[in-house]
Amino acid sequence: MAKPTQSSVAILMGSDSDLPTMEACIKQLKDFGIHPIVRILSAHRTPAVACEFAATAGENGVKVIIAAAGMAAHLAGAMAAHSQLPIIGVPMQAKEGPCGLDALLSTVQMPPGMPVGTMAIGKAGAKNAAVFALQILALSDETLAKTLADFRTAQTEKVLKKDAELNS
Ligand code: RP5
Repeated sequence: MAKPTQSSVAILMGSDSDLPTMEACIKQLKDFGIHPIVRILSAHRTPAVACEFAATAGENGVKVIIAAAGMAAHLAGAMAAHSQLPIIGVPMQAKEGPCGLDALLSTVQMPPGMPVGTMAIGKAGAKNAAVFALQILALSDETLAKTLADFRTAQTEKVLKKDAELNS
């Protein structure tokens, strides 16, 4: 199947080594019926292309940018610097170093006036980025609002089922 070149959601990641973690985000968005644009672009290794992507994303129909990076993770901040779209940052855990705390702080500690909505480190954050993107889009889309409500209901029912099984 051809990769989407147009979507309301774009996922950028700093390296292909982030992809196994970000698959959780891609899968969750697809489960919601959203087929995201997925690019490997780096604030440090491909700065011009990454910034060009951010600067033109809005006019290309993107409404939310999800940016995942590890180590000195500047990708989400660079997206925020070049776009007025809401930016969701996902800190990646690098193979070495302080277990993703480096990326968490690099992503979340934005200067006043330039926010990045920062998720948890790793796969939990990757999944939450998809849910958060859906929450943003659902504000102006009734179909997606229903998708969000159904997701929340199913999640609640799953936990209560496990509780009932444990106590039966
Ligand atoms: C970051 O550096 C990437 O987002 C990745 O998490 C980390 C390591 O990149 P690789 O050396 O695995 O390409 O820019």
